[in-house]
Amino acid sequence: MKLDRFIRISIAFVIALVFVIAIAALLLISESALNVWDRLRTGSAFVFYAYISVMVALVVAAIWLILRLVVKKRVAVESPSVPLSKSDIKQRLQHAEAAGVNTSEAQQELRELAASQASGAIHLCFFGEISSGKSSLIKALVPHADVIVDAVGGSTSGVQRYRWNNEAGHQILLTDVPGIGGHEAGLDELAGEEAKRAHLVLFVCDSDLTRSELNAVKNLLAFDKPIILILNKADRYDDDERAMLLQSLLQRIEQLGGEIRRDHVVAVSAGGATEVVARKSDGSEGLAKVERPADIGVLVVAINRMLRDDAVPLDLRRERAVFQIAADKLAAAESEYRLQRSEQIIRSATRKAVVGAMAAVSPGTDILVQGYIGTTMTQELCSVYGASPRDLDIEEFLSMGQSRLGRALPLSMAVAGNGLKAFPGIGTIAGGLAHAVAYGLIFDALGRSLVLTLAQHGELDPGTAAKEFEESISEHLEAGVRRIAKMALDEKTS
Ligand SMILES: Nc1nc2c(ncn2[C@@H]2O[C@H](COP(=O)(O)OP(=O)(O)OP(=O)(O)O)[C@@H](O)[C@H]2O)c(=O)[nH]1
Ligand SMILES: [Mg+2]
Repeated sequence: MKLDRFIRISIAFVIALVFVIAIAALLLISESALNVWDRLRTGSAFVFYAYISVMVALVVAAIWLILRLVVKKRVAVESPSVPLSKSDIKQRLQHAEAAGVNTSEAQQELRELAASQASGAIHLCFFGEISSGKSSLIKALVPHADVIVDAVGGSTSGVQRYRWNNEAGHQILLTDVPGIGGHEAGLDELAGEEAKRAHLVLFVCDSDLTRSELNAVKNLLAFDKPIILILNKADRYDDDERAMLLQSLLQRIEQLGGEIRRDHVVAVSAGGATEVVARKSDGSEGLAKVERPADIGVLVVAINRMLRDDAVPLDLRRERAVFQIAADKLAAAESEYRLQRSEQIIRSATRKAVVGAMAAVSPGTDILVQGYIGTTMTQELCSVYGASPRDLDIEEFLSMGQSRLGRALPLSMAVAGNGLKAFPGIGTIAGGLAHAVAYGLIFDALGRSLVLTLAQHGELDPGTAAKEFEESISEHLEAGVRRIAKMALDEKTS
């Protein structure tokens, strides 16, 4: 009780003292401020303005420094709805190329676009599920073309182009692509990409749209692709069924949020031939070909109308779509490059940690993690992902990582010991070697967690990155142990 009273008196004394000091300071500051103000007013105008400018500059510099320390930088997220322009994509390509990214695939897209634009041809792509009759429709439009048609799905396995001149004299290239939903790997992507490159997609189905067909249409609509929806094999349906199917197709597109004109949904028959078992005049049975008449008039009308009314917007929309394909390819190449570069950076940091630990130059993970190797690795990985963290963020991340090592270090030692046992001829494992592998494992795990968070968020958020490190450290340790044990042994023998 006595002590309590003593503390209260002491606090009261301190408060009184602080008040006295504050009042004295206030008096002093205001006196000197007023003094300075008086002198400035009576002095020359030059001194007055110079003094005010220096004061303003100091205040601005102080605010800037405080903001840099306290406010976190946010990475600007690009809005995907803004279409890319030619200069945007060229600038991105130049930038990426200078950074060492392999931009050849993206460049190839732009070269092919330029060649296609120079030729003036309009590209129409027949696209749809396997065996819906894409090749048959091309055969119906260009009867002399050597188009492969087969009842067995998967008959078209590559991209084929055929010339077709419509009555308006447009130069048209009809593209036949593999059907989607087949078994061969990679063909769906090949077909989908080719469809996106076309001016106009002729989406061929032969009944109501399946789930995968709906997905494919949705994808094309997201690319702002003009579509004519073709219900082929209309000969299999009577008039009522055909009308119902056409109505349903229209509704499905509307449900997807797309806009399609009624006359851009057409029912046709590609024609061709079917083989049927027929009884011959001698009573024996054999295969006979039955020709189906083609009925594609409405399709030709729909294509001609679209090319007549929308030729300029079609070209503009195709150009934008190809820019987007090029941008997507560039993004894929960039992420590939980032992964490779990060792999090199992590490997180099891990090796340095292993060597440092073996030479006992840097004993203890604290010096390793928070020291030069940890800082350099974090800075380099951030720069690969375009993040420019403040030094404070790097320090915070490393010290948070360090504080999460308490439980991980014994685990890392155990994993390292086990990993080393897998190599014959080591016998009793020297403690130093196991330590070196354990430190290497920690660096490897630290780098990989950082890459994961940087790839997801594009910036270094110390808390998120350290949490990722804590959550996934045991997985990373197990995954890297053989590689790092081998690295340590190689270092030791060399
Ligand atoms: N009844 C009927 N059958 C058709 C019609 N059009 C095509 N077919 C048949 O459908 C089958 C597939 O025709 P294809 O033209 O090879 O179909 P595809 O879409 O090119 O097939 P893939 O290239 O394998 O994706 C063949 O047996 C054709 O004879 C049509 O209008 N009516
Ligand atoms: Mg085909």
